[in-house]
Order: sequence, then C-alpha cells, then structure tokens
Amino acid sequence: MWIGEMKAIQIIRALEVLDSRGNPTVEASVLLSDGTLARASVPSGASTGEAEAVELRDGDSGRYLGRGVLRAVQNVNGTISEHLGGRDAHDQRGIDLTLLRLDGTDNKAGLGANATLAVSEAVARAAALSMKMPLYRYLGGAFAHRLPVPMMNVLNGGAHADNNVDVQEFMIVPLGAQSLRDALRMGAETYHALKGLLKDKKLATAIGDEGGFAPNLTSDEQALGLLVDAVAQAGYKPGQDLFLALDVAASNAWDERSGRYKIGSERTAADLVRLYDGWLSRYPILSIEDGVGEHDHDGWRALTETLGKKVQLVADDYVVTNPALIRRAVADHLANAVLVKPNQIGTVTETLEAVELTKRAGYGVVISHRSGETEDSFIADLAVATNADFIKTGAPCRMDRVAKYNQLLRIEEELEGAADYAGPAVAERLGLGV
Ligand code: 2PG
Ligand code: MG
Repeated sequence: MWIGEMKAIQIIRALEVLDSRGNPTVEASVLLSDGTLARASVPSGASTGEAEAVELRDGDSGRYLGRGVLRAVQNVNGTISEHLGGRDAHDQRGIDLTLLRLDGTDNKAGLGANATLAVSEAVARAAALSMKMPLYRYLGGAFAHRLPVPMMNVLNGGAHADNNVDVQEFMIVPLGAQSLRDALRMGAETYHALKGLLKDKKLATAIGDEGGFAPNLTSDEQALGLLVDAVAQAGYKPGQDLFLALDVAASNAWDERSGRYKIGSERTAADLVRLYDGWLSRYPILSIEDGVGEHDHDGWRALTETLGKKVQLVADDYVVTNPALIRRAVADHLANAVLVKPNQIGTVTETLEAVELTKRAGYGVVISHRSGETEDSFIADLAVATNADFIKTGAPCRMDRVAKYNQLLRIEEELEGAADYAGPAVAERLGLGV
C-alpha cells in the first residue's frame, strides 16, 4: 500500500460532447483533492475492426440518429464515479483494473470503452498535472524523448470519403526530416503542392474525414502518382526526404458475396499481394496497413511472407490494440508493426501493454487517431511517452488533426536538446538509407 502523499479523486463527471463528424462522444472531467482539474474526450472510428472494444451508443433513434452516448455518460457519473471516488489518481494501473472489473466483460460491453477510456485518460492527465509534470513524461518516465515520424493522410478514400477511391488512406511520411518541426513543415508544404496539382487537373480539393483531399480518380494508383508529383513539386526528393504509406483498410473492401476484395477491380488476397508488390517497385512506399482483411489469416500469411522483408506491414483491424490478439499475430509471425488506438481497447494501461508487447516482439509501433476525432491531443503525448516510431493523425488540416501535431511541436520545443526525431532510427530499422 502506498503511504506517500495521495492525490485523491474527488469528482468524476462525464458530458456528451460532439466529435469532428458531428456525432456525440464522451468527455470526462476529473477533480482531485488538491484542486487539479483535467478532462479527456474519446474519438470514434468509421472502419472499425470487429474485435474492438464496444463503443456504447444509446440506440435511441429520437436522438442523434441513435448515436447518443447518454448511457456511457451515466455509467461514468454512476458506477464509475462511485467506485473511483477517493482513489489515488497516481494509481493508474489499479484504477484501470478497477474499470475492467466494474465492466465485467472482455470487450467493455458493460460500461462502454467510450466511458472507460474517457475516465482512464482524464485520470492520467489529472495525475500528471497534479505533479506539475508533462503528460508524456508522467506516462513514459525519464526516458520519454522521441518524437514520432508523422504519417500524414493527404488523400482520403474508402470509408472516409464519398469519392471512388478504394484505398482508405494515402499518406506522406517525412522520414528524412531532421526534427518533428521540419517534418511537419515538409508535410504541410507537400499538402499545399498536392492541392495545387489537383486544382490544375480540375480535380476536387474538398476534404475527407481526416483532412486529406478526396477527389474522384481513375484508379488508386493515380493517387500514388499525384503524391510523388506533389513531393517533387514541393522541392523534396521522393524516397529520400518523403516516403509514402497506405492504409488499405481491406476489411472494408471485402465483398462477402464474391469472397473477394474490391480494390479497383475484384481481387483475391494473392492478387492484392501482387498489386502491392508492383506498387512497391514503382513508388517509395514504406508502410502498408491492413493490406488484407481482418479474418483473412491466410492472406496475412501470404502478405507477410512475400512483402514482410520489403515494407512495413501494419496490423490494425487484425489486432485492434488488443494484447491477446497482438500476441497471436506475433506468435504466428504475421505483420511487422502494430497500429495503436487507445479507444480500440479502452484503458491507458491496456494501451501501454499493447505498445510494450509490440516493441518486445521487435515490431514497429504506430500510434493513431480515429477518423472521428476531438480536440484532445492525448495520443501526441502517448507517442512521445512510448518513444513510438510513427504517429498517424491525418492531414495538416482540420484542427482535430492539427491539435495533435501542434502538441508534438510543443513537446519537441520543451525537450530542447533532449528531443530525438525518430526518422533516422526508423530509416535504419526499415533498411532505408535517408
Ligand atoms: C484506421 C483509422 C484511422 P477509423 O483505419 O486506421 O485512420 O480509421 O478510425 O475509421 O477506423
Ligand atoms: Mg486502419
């Protein structure tokens, strides 16, 4: 039992607020005995994996088309606040284990992961604040120093846009930058160059959910060409200063009826692997996420065996930040990197466990936003706390995305000479000389 000074949780309250898509979500506020007040709000996905922790929605069609979160809010204001009142805010793991016990299910269907995560993150933030410590340092300790390489989603398709592009995310990756600050500038300049190119070609420059452009194109490959041209137009070298990354989100392209994927045309997993291999030979792609669907274990095997040495293969829907599923993927030698989204699992502790397992396996770590976001920048601190390789948090556009990048800028500035941009280390790990 801890017998030092305790920062007791006095009040926990939740509120139904709006996310970046105009859907309701949960915000939790936590007041400590020393007067510290902190809040956190949770994001929401569109291309969700089936095994994700449950996002509790009211289902009352009279409010927000059934998407209200008043039940989750009530779970915070009732059960959770009753049991966590008086607890030490610095006991993050103990608090998260209590949340798990109160929930009583293995997928957070009891309280809702939107309720548990809002509280878990607000408690962490309050604990950090009460120690007058930045959140990344509180979560990561004295060794938290690394600024992640941004994966900036500048062209949106799939479930994130109403265009005809099947691949969900086309990202630019300023791996060759010297600092996070340089990386963001390079990314933003390329984003503007891309806008100019689209305008010149009379293609739409309206944006999708993650701030990337969402034009109709003749093919997915056209997007890759546009991105490379934009990098060059901005004055950078594709494959040296900036690379490309994809989130195919193939689970969403899976057609149950035909038993095939619809990426451009109808394709089997083997066709997809060949398609990506061709793209890898023509474009400087360093990472492919969810190249096949979440139930396609054979597809994951083929993908990893054929391309696992050539490119980073990120598992998102396949492992959904769930430690048990990450363990299975690692044991099966599938994928070589993991996407980490706190709301897929529902507590800070389990998120940290997911990162730990991923790292121990020698897999890459990509901390990620959701397509429906809030102004909360928790994941920026999380990425530095865990010395993650990458952060994926959208285009340099829409404040719900930029809030995370701006928080990383603040952290880099604060760390001064102790900050370390992850670019060179990641380049070495991926065998890319930049
Ligand atoms: C993804 C995410 C975030 P969503 O698939 O990686 O970009 O999308 O939040 O819709 O699941
Ligand atoms: Mg994904």
